[in-house]
Amino acid sequence: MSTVKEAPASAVRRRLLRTAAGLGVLVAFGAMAAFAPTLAASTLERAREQGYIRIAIANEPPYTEVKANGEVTGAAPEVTRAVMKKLGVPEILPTVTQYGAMIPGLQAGRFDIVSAGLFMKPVRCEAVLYSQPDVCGSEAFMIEQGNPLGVESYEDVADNPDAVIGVCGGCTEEMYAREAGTPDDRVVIVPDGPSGVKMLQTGRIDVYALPQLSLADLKKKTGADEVEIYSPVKGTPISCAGAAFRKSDRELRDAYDEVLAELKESGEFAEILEPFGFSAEAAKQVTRKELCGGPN
Ligand code: 6CS
Repeated sequence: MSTVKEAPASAVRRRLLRTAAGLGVLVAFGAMAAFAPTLAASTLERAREQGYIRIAIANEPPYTEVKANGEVTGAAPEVTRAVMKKLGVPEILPTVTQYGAMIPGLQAGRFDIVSAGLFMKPVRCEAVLYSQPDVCGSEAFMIEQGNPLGVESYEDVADNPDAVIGVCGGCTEEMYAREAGTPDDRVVIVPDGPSGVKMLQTGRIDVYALPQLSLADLKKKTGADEVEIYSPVKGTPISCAGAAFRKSDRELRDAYDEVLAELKESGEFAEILEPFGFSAEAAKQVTRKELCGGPN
């Protein structure tokens, strides 16, 4: 039985093909390895490299403010600016956002820190990591001089069929109004502070609810002297905010907290906060754990 001896050429060709195939696989793996994303840099590392970190603010002085020249300031961003500088990130870049869009925007990566006076509430603490407290404030109503509807609490508003309340979208005041039982048709979402004052002056709303310092700033800036501010709103607590971070950015939050504690200790925190009308002591006397109702 003759065995066809394989011509040396075809055997060589077969060997060459096998070697080429092997090499091809090696090259393919090599290429993938070369282009495989480097281990993702942490948010803090990325911020250090780019020299800035994006923050969400509401533009509600004195908590947060974008000045006419575009500069961002306000108690919360100034604290964040000081902390991030010490962490090697010289700039903060603001995105003006409604309160109700801040946590979704943070989670979607539109910005990396909410530095807006976003009050710590248990439901929010489930969605984000907070720094220790930075700005604290009491609740207030802006109403017509003399408070003709006699509203002193959210329950008073809910119980008065003639009372229409203006609140910011997704903010604490909206939550209070709805929790007190105010029907939807008597809760009006106000786009910004000046609009809220105008809506009160024109009778579109009877009550404009915001933290006391925010309403005092608005009354001064708009010169609205036919309105008054009632504060503290009965039955509401002093609320404190903190900087808010994604759950995946615990490293950044913990580093932020360490520097924040140093600023509180050194007195720099008070120097930043108090010119805006906030009490540094109020933020020192309460903890994130108390405000979140548990560890965060
Ligand atoms: O966290 C909030 O919902 C709130 N924070 C501020 C500074 N103003 C509106 C709202 O009360």
